[in-house]
Amino acid sequence: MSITLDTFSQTAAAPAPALISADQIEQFHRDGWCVVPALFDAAEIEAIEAFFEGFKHNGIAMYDDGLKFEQIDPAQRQLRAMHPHRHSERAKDWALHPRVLEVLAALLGRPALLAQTMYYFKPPGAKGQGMHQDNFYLLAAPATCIAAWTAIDAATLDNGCLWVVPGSHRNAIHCPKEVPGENWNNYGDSHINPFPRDAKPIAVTVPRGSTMFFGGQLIHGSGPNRTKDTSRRTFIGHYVNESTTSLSKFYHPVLNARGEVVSTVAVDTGGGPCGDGKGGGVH
Ligand SMILES: O=C(O)CCC(=O)C(=O)O
Repeated sequence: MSITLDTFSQTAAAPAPALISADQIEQFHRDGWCVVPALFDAAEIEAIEAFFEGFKHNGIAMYDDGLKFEQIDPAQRQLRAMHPHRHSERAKDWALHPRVLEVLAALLGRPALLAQTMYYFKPPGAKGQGMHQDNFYLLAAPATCIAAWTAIDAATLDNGCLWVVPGSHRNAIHCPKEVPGENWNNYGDSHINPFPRDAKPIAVTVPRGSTMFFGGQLIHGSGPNRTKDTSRRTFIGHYVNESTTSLSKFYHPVLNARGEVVSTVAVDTGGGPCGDGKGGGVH
């Protein structure tokens, strides 16, 4: 028996709803960022939260300046695990979560490759992060760098959500001028100096479990955690797309969706647009 087109369309399974809407994609290209809900389900968010609460006591010196978790004063340094996916298959699986990769591919136009993971603990009293552009550090060429920033706690004005300059992703990297005594890791200080006059940062609050995506040229930073009792924990992956030919040495090895090391991305040797050995560090 032949099946007519009408019969087929009535019996075929309904297509899965897209994980990201056309409006969100448009916002990403227009403003440099967008927020997508529920890529991780509630059980996965609980699992990430529980995992990192245990992981922080593993004794590995993977926090800022090569310190262990217990050695960090969050009022002085960022309290964040650097590259947890290099130490845990579970962290790697979350960074390569198929739903996150699907959204990344929709935004990048090509499959994504994983360059970096971080987990920010940002407890009450923790400092924020000065305004910066990620690709100053990653040196992805071409500049395809993008972040997937998943709120484990709701990120609010009080606990130190991100601030972004909408549209700044269309500009080149602003080469920072080092100012003696200033620490760009302090909220209020800026790694971008002089800060563009017309740049107007806005706060982006993100509900628990939602993922904010932002481009590597977007100027962004975060406020301090002014609360007495609420952390602002975040699981972050930084990615590039398959067309990337080189990346700073701190972001190698680069992994594909299956977690395999890719050989098509070289270690950057040029030092990036700011030259003089600037850029290319861990951020
Ligand atoms: O979460 C933060 O406070 C800063 C994160 C950030 O700057 C980044 O992921 O590039």
